[in-house]
Amino acid sequence: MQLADLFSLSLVGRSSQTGLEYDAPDGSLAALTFGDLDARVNRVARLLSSRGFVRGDRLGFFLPNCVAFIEVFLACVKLGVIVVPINVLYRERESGHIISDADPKAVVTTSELAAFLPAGAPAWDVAEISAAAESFADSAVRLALDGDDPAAIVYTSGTTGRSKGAVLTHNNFAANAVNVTTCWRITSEDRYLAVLPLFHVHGLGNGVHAWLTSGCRMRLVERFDIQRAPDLFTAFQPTLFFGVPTIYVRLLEFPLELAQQIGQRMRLFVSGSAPLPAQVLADFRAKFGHTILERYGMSETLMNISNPYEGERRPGAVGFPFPGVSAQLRDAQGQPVEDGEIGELFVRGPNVCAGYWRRPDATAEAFQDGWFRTGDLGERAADGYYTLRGRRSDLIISGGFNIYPREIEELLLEQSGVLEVAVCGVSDARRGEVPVAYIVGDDSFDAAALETICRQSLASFKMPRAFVRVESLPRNALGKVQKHLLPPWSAE
Ligand code: MCA
Repeated sequence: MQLADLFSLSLVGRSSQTGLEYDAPDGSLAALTFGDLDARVNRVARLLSSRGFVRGDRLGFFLPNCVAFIEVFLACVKLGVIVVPINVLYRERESGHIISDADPKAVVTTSELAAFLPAGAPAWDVAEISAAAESFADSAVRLALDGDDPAAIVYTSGTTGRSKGAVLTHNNFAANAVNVTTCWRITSEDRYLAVLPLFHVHGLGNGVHAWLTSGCRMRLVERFDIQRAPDLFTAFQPTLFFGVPTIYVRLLEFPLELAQQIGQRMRLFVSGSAPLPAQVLADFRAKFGHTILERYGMSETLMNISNPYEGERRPGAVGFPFPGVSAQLRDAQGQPVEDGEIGELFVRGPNVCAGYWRRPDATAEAFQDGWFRTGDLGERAADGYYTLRGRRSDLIISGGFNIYPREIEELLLEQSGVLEVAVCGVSDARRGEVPVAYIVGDDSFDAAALETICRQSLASFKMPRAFVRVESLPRNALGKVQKHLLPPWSAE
C-alpha cells in the first residue's frame, strides 16, 4: 500500500475535523482541519512537480518541527519523492556527508539553518516554498506508487564512522503505523502532544504516521522544552505522549499536583529510543499515576517489540514482537539460544528496511538469511517477554540521539597532538549517557583546541563531556581497545 492511501483515511475521510494545532509565526495558536492540510499538501506537490521532482528523486529536510515540514513531507509521500531527514543539530561535516551520499535534488531548510549546510548545497528556503505553493491548484494528487517504493532514507551512524542511509519503503512505514495505532489503541478521540523531532523515525514514523492513521488531533511543537512543557500539557490536555527517557526524567521535575492533573487526562505515555531505567518507570508511576509503555525500535526497522497495552508493562523489558514481526536470539555461531539465555537479536518482518542506500556491502553484512541483525543483545523469558541486555557495538545513546564513538574518534585523530583516542559512553542521570574522549597525546596536545574543533564540527549532543589524557589505551592481544578498562570518569 502506498502511504498516501493510508493517510487519506484522515486527510480525506475526516476532512472537516481539526487535525493539527501548531504555533503560528506570530506566537498565536493556529489550527488546520485535515482537509485544509490536504489542500496545502496538494499545492506543494504540484509545486515540486513543476520544479522537476519525480518519483525516486530525493529531497533533503533540514528543518525543525513546523507545519511546513509536514506539508512538504506529505507532498513527497504523494509523489513518490524520497524524503531524506537531516538532524537539525548537525554541522557541515555531518550534513555534508548525508547530502553527498543521498544526492538530493534540493534540501528544504530555513535561512538560519542554511549556514550549517556545506557550501554549494542546493538549499531551498522553506518560507519561499510555502509562499510559491499558494499559486498552485489544490485538487487531489495521486500517483500509482508501489508499496515497495522507498519513502525515506534515514541516516543511522555506523560502526565505520560515517553514517549509512536505511531505505524505508511505503510498506515499512504503513506496517509500522498500523501496528502502533492498533496495539497502542490510538483512535480519533486521542490528543497527541508531539514534541519529538520529526527528523527521526520516532517522531515521524510513530508520531506523525499514527496521527494520520488514527485521525487523532496532534499538537505540534518545535521541540521539547521543560520550561514550556507545563503550559503545553495544561492547555492542550493531551491523552497521548511519546518521549525518550531523557524527557521522562525531566517531566519528573513537575510539581506533584500538576503531574496528577496531567495523569488524569492522559491515556498513554510511550517511551523508546533508549533504555528506560526501571527507577524512572517507578517514579513516574508514583507521580503521574501511569505506567509508561516501553517499546523497542531502530531506524532500520521501525518498531520491533513493544510492551502490551493490556497486560503487564514489565519494568526493564520491552515486551513482545509486534504483529508480523519475528524475533530470534542467536549465539555467536548463529544458533538460536534457549529462553533465559542472552543472544544477539535478529528480526524479520514488513517493518524491516530494504537495505542501505547504495551500500550493497553494508546491506549484505546487515542481513543473514533474510533476518536483520540488530546488533542488540537480548533475552527472552519463558513467558515471551524480551529484555535487552546491551549492545554488540559500542553505540552511545544520549538524550535519545545515537552517537557512534568512531565518528568522534576519527575527527579527533585528524587533530594535531592526538596519537590515539577512544570515546566511551559514561552514564548521566538526565541524558542516559554522554561521550567522554580518552586521548594519548604528544607535546602539542591541547584539550581546549580539541573542544573548539568538536564544537564546530559535531552536533552538540556528540560533544565529549571531557577530554581525558591517558598514557596509553588498554588493548587486548589483538590490539583492540578494551574500553571497559579505561579509568572511570565522573563529572564530580
Ligand atoms: C535538543 N536540542 C535541540 C533539539 N533537541 N535543538 C534543536 N532542536 C531539537 N529538537 C539541543 C538544545 O538546544 C541543547 O543544545 C541540547 O540539545 C540539550 O537540550 P536541553 O533542552 O537542555 O536538553 P534536555 O532537557 O536534556 O532534552 C533534550 C531532548 C532531546 C529534548 C530530550 O535530546 C531530544 O529531543 N531527544 C529526542 C531524540 C529522538 O527523537 N530520538 C529518536 C531517534 P546546546 O547543548 O547546544 O545548548 S531513535 C529512533 O527514532 C528509533 C527508531 C526509536 O526507537 O525511536
